[in-house]
Amino acid sequence: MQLYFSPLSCSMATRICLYEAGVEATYIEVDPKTKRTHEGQDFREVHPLGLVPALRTQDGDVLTENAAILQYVADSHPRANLAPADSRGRSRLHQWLCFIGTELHKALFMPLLDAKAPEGARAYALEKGTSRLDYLEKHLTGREFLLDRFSVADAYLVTVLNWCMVTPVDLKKWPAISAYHARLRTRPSIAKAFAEERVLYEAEVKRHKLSA
Ligand SMILES: N[C@@H](CCC(=O)N[C@@H](CS)C(=O)NCC(=O)O)C(=O)O
Repeated sequence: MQLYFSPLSCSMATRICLYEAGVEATYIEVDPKTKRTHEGQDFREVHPLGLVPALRTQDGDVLTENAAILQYVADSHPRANLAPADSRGRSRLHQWLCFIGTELHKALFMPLLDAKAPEGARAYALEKGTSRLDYLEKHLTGREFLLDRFSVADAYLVTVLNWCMVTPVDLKKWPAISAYHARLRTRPSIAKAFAEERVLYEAEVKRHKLSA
C-alpha cells in the first residue's frame, strides 16, 4: 500500500490506522503548495484535486476521501478491530466520520487554516463551530472513545483536533474534548505518527520559507 500524505494534515489519520493495524506501507509525502512528491511526481496525476490522503491499494486502485480510506484500512485488517462489524455499529461509525469530515474538518478548521480565507469566513466558521464542539463535548463526556472502543473515527478526530494548536479554537472551553485529545495523544500509534510528521512538517515550513 502507498499512502500519499502531507505532514500533520488529515492524512495522518490513515497513518495512525496503518500503525494500529501493523501494516507495512510506503508513505509518499506531497508538498501541499507545489503538489509534488519528493521524487518530483505531480500528485494531481494521482488525485486530480490534489487533496491528501490518497491510498494506492495492493491491487493498484487509488482510493481518495478520508472516510472511504479509513474504512478500507479497517475492513482489510479486521483483526485490528478498527471499525464495528455489525451494521448498526457501522452506521454509527459512518455518522461520526461524516460529522468530523463535514462539520469539523471542512466547515470549522479549513477556513481557519487557509491563509487565503477572508476574515469574515474565519469569524463565521468559529461562530458556527461552537455548537458543533458543544455537541461533541456532550457526547464525549464520560466516554473514552467516540464509539465503545478505539476506531478509525478516533484517529480522524484526534488528527483534526491537533489543528487547535495553530488556530483560535481553544479547547479549554470544552473540557471533555480537551481531556479526550490529551489522552489519545499518548496512545502509541498516535504519539508515533505525530512525532514523525511533526519533524516532516517543520522541514516543510522551512522549505516554504526558503522558497518564498
Ligand atoms: N474531502 C477530502 C478532503 C481532504 C483535504 O481537505 N485534504 C487537505 C489536507 S487536510 C488537502 O489536501 N488540502 C490541500 C488543498 O486544499 O489543496 C477528504 O475527506 O479526504
